[in-house]
Amino acid sequence: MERSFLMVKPDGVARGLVGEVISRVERRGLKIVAMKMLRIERKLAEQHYGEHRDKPFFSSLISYITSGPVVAMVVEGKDAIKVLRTMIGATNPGEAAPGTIRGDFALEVGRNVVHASDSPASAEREISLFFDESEIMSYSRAGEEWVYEE
Ligand code: DAT
Ligand code: MG
Repeated sequence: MERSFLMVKPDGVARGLVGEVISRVERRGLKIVAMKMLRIERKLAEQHYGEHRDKPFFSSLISYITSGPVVAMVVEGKDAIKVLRTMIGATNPGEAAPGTIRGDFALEVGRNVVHASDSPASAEREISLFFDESEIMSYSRAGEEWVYEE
């Protein structure tokens, strides 16, 4: 099993899309093992998006992600990182396929509703930025035998 970091960004929370995002994750068979609502402080935002520090959109990205509460999650399941990236869709919602979260609910790259880790290294880094190991739960979901072959 693999873990990824998933976040509903301030626009997603403000637009009432938290339940929609969570329900897609749950219906897919993925397991939410940690979750919190928080207002991201500037320092955490700059760490989270550190790889984009030198990009022209960095300051607007930081303003956006710190502009209101977000819902941060750790999601576990088979190929969770790749599966969630496919479920959220292309970074620019204008290019995101219908059926993806961005392709169904967003139009602009600066208001793209969700974040999901793009690699195992990012997932590990992002999970540890937002969660203590003690906040990550271990439990079985009913019906797992119908999601996984064995
Ligand atoms: P993703 O969020 O799909 O992982 P990313 O890591 O390349 O995409 O970029 C992080 C965020 O930065 C992205 O969700 C929105 C913003 N962003 C990326 N490219 C951008 C661009 N060309 N112009 C404006 N904002 C951009
Ligand atoms: Mg990214």
